[in-house]
Amino acid sequence: MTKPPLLVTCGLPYTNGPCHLGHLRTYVPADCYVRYMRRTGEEVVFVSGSDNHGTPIVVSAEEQGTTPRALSEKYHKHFDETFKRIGVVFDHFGMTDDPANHHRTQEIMERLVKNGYVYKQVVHQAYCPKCKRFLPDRYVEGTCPYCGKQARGDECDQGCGKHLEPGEIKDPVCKVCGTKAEFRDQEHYFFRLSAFKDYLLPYLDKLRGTSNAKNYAIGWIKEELHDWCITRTLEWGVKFPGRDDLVVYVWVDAPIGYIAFTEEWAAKNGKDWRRYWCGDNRVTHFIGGDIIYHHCIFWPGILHGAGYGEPYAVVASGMVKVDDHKFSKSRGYVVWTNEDYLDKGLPADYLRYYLLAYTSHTKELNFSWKVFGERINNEVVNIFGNFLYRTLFFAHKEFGGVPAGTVDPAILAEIEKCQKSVDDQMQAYEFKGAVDTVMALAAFGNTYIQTNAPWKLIKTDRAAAAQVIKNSIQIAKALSLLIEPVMPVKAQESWAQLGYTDKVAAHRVDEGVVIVPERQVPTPAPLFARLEEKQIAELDAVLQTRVHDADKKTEKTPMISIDDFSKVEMKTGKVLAAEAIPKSSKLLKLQVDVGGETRQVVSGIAQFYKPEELVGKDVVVLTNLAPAKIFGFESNGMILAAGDKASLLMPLNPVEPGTKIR
Ligand code: B3M
Ligand code: ZN
Repeated sequence: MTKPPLLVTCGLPYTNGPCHLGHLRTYVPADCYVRYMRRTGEEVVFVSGSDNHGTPIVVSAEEQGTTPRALSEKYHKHFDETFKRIGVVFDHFGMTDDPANHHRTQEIMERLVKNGYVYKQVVHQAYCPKCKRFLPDRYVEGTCPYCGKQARGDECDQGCGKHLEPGEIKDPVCKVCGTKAEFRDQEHYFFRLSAFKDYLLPYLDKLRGTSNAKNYAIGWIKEELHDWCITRTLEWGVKFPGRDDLVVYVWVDAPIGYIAFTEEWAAKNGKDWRRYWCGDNRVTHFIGGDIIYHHCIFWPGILHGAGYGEPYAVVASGMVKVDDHKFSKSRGYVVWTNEDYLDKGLPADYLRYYLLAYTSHTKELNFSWKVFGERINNEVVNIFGNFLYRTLFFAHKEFGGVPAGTVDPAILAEIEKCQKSVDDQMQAYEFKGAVDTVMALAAFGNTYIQTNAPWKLIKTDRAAAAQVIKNSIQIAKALSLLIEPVMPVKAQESWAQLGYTDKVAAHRVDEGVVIVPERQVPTPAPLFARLEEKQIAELDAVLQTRVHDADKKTEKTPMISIDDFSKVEMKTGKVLAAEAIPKSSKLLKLQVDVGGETRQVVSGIAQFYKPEELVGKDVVVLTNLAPAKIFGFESNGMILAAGDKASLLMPLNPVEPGTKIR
């Protein structure tokens, strides 16, 4: 029996923010896997798309004064372009708001209703009396009923991480206006997930992919399965069949997007999408480790309940940390794909290598610019690049290219061993192991050429030197073929340096044992540029500044009482005279009438105002600040100003100098 075709998907990015390292940790390995599998002769389709629905996007759009659709289109384009820049090439990248997904979601809902897996129930839903609306998911914040930490309506994001059902959150507050929410009864639809326990256990037992996905899921099922409320009171989303006032929960139509995107791709390419989804299939989901529940429990439940085939494999990536801190956009621990990396002119292939080689796919990846620089220089440049350049330089100089003759069987055996090991590890989603194995072949090549020293040998035995070079070129060929899924651009360049004029990706990964014929090669050039210390320090400085700025932003100013505030005395004043302070570019000396009294105030505003501009102006003065000597002049008060350009605070309507500010 022939194997069904392989369909690979990636977790869908929400369209409310740009692409970052966290996305790439899933996308790059998926792309590497797809490239590799294609080059073993497999038929592979690779689809993904953007996740457009759900409250985070509605909330973001509202904040930015735009519509969820416009916001989604903007970020959809952004992700589509960014993935191409990093070499992640989908056969199709759709949107969950596409008509195909609306249609497929409704069709699946109707089947679930018909099969008895969806029922109606009244829930106590948070409702904002001021905004006069129900508060689904992110519209509400409160306390987690399980761990007591601050939580969002649909998940305990700061504490235990549990999924929260509508009505579960304690002390709900409206996210938009801050009003204490009340609970009101509302009718919703539920998915009978609890009915799938007996189906899911044996299913998970045979589920392929990484062990973390399977093991977590089995653990959760053994605890308890709750039914899921699958409708929301929102305008934006896929309408629940027959109900104009309800849309389905985003986690229903998002995974169904995988099917819809396959349909869109199939329609464009004259294929039948059912071949990929119905019955026996090889649907392989690459996802982040935080959405295992959704993909290994909820999603197969939906598919099975609706009579579709269930996924074949789930490959879940470990967490990303930045400088040993939990990945956090608000706290500044984030690396943006474009702004911080690609836009700086850094090669996509370096980041791909780092992400794949750093650690095993399911483990935590702790990003730091320093380690990034070290690994690229020590491994990619010094081992891989060095071997290739030495080999080609010598071949070109002494033989004008690849010498005639055959390759030593021991070398071919080494290559074959490497190819076999890479294959075993790729099939097992052990990407790091596969990359390390390729690098080990490069290290072997380096040692081989170093010990055999063809540059010495050539003086006494030209044929022996030619043999060493022939063997080394053969290793270089195998390396170019094997590294392509990891570093596609660099692999193509090295392929061309070996004298090939076609695409390296058009060849099978295991063609490294096919002897390179005698031929000329172009003048070689080093494939990889070292990352300089200064460059790494600059990249790191951007990150440190971002963390520092975020710290400042989130630093909470302590609350004060009205009594504390009454200790501050501020009055309006009129500037009577102003002059520059000699030898100071920043300071002005002002005489200010603060009501029956003239104060001398030294103020750091000289860069923004000429002394004569200020005379006659009404200002606000902090009048009970202890006097101080500044640049040798007594300063008795402080002029209030705001912002980087010291915009002076002024009363809107004329008031007498000396009027108290309250
Ligand atoms: N849009 C993003 C996340 O939670 C979410 C993935 C959907 S995959 C069907 O990682
Ligand atoms: Zn409100």
